[in-house]
Amino acid sequence: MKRIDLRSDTVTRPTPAMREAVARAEVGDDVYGEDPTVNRLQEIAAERLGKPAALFVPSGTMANQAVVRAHTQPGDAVIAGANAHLYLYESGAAGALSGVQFTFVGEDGLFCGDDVRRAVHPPDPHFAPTRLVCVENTHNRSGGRVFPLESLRSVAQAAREAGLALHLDGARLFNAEAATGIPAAVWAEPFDSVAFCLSKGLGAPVGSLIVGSRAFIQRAHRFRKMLGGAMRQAGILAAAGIYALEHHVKRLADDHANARNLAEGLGRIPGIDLLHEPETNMVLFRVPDLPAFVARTRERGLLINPIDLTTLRAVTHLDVDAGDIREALEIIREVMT
Ligand code: TLP
Repeated sequence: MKRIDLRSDTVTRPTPAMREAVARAEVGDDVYGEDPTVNRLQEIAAERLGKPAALFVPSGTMANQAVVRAHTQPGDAVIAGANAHLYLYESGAAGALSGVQFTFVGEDGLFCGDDVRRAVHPPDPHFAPTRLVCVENTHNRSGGRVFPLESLRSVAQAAREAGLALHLDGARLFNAEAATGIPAAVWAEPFDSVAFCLSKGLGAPVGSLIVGSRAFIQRAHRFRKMLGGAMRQAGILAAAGIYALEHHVKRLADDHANARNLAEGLGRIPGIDLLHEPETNMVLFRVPDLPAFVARTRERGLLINPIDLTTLRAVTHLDVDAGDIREALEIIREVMT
């Protein structure tokens, strides 16, 4: 049976051309800084985001957590939008590994400078000192929403005024670039650190990057080692990442068009409650009987994950095309009647 997997854009498999790039990769021991392909990927990433330096890490989670550790001390407070991935979906890592606590602001993962100003604790021994503000763009839990550039700039201004560090979880930053035409480097500009993933919409099998100043990357390098993320002949993985950055960025617009078509089709199926017009590659919707919906679509080869008791998230990516979306809609129509 054919499988249409809309659980996440993490499920993609490397294309034959990407596998060829992997097979050809020159490698060395990256713990000695001697893997030429990792070094090249880091240079490309830094240049692409307009920052001086970059560090290759195994996952988006490690990228975020090494960054939080590098910016903070145990007992510090971190400001983040509601349901930030680095709080909600990273297994409690920020509390366990960095000893920080969160102050949540705004709605749906979006917030502005005044939200930050209101959330900063005054210097008083009752309060955890606020050190870091984290923005997520695009925002996963709210269905791939783009953080408006104006709000982002006001957040940056407020963070600067209060002397706070600013981190961007840009796991899907290139989706924000594709959706708005605003280059990733412009999105990244106000941030002290940015994390982005190669293994989401970009379709590489493994890997994320942290970018920032040379001094910050040096500090993050130490915490990557501490977290067990220093890899050896990692050029095998970096080659796939370079291929992804060179060949899979522009095509993200296709994923966004597929998500729009999916949403449009879902909107016409009685009983489906569409929660938003997709801005990027995710569609959130509700159905009257979620467990039955998940089971019946799965029986027909269509995989969609719930994100809570009532909401489903369908994600488009490299391994689904317009025809698959049409088939997915047929399966859903059949299941709903
Ligand atoms: N998100 C995954 C799951 O963890 C929920 C997904 O399927 O969407 N930041 C953001 C915004 C993310 O969406 C993710 C992964 C990460 C960080 C972590 O990346 P990995 O999975 O590489 O650790």
